[in-house]
Amino acid sequence: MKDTVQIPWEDRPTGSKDVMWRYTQNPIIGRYSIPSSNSIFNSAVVPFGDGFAGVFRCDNKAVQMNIFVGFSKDGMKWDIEHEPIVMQAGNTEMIDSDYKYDPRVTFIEDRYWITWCNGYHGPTIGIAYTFDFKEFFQCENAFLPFNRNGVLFPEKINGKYCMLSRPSDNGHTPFGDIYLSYSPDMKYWGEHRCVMKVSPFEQSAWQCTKIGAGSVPIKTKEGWLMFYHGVINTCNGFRYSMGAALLDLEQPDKVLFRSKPYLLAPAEPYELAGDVPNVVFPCAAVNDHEKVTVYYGAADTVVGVAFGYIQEIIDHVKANSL
Ligand code: BMA
Repeated sequence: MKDTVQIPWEDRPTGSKDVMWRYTQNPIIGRYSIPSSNSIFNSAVVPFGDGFAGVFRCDNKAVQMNIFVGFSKDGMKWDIEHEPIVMQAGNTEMIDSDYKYDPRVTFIEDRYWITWCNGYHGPTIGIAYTFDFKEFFQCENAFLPFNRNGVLFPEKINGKYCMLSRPSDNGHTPFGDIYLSYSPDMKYWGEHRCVMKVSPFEQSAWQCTKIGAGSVPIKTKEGWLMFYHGVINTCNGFRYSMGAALLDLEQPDKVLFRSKPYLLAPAEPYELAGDVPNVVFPCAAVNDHEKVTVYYGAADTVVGVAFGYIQEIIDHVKANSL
């Protein structure tokens, strides 16, 4: 993978003091961008070749959830394939998959790893790898059901693969904290540690019901920078917002700092209205060591992007930590 990438970017609007700001042309992917889709959201993007590749959650008009490959030169305009990813057996026999949603993509050493919420007697974390975004090899599920929001670190830590996840229930889980697990081989997972829990209501209510890892953590000299979602249960249902956490580089179950005020919360029409209103759900971030572009699902219907400067985000999280 290339070291420095030309990431999609738009400068902070004049007069804005926001730490992170939205692209003025959001949403970048509309709900009907492929013929079969009802909605395209909660999707993952990585630098690939001379542009970008992505794995997109496209729910079809029967509202079956599946993941689709896409390619882009600039990270903004996407060609998404019209047929879902077909998996071959990876490090085991083919694992059942009743549905696939909320993918994340991580480049580690020599290949791209995809994690997603895999329907196996309920939601759990599916894993696959690809070298070229043409052939995909499905591996063992990471965990027993029920689990969601599996996010791999982009390198081995202390010699092992490392994954964040969020144990859940079989429905619209009313709880949820972020855990971390290690694996020597991407097949057997253990050494499970609690990373961070929901916040007390009176301290930071936007993240008091459940939280879940969002983007692949970005390595900085001050720690792993990870965007996550936080949820509050309101009289009109869940509201999903985005914050960031800084995790210790060698011991990533240790939270150094974590957003008290959110960085992005539903406010624009495409975040407030859609199949599920009031959702900002980050699943990917691309960066050039200075700037970062976050891809997020909006209202479970479309994809948006938001921008920020890495150092400013770190400084903000440190100065306003829970
Ligand atoms: C979660 C997942 C996400 C979705 C969110 C809001 O439980 O199903 O895919 O974006 O709810 O509906």
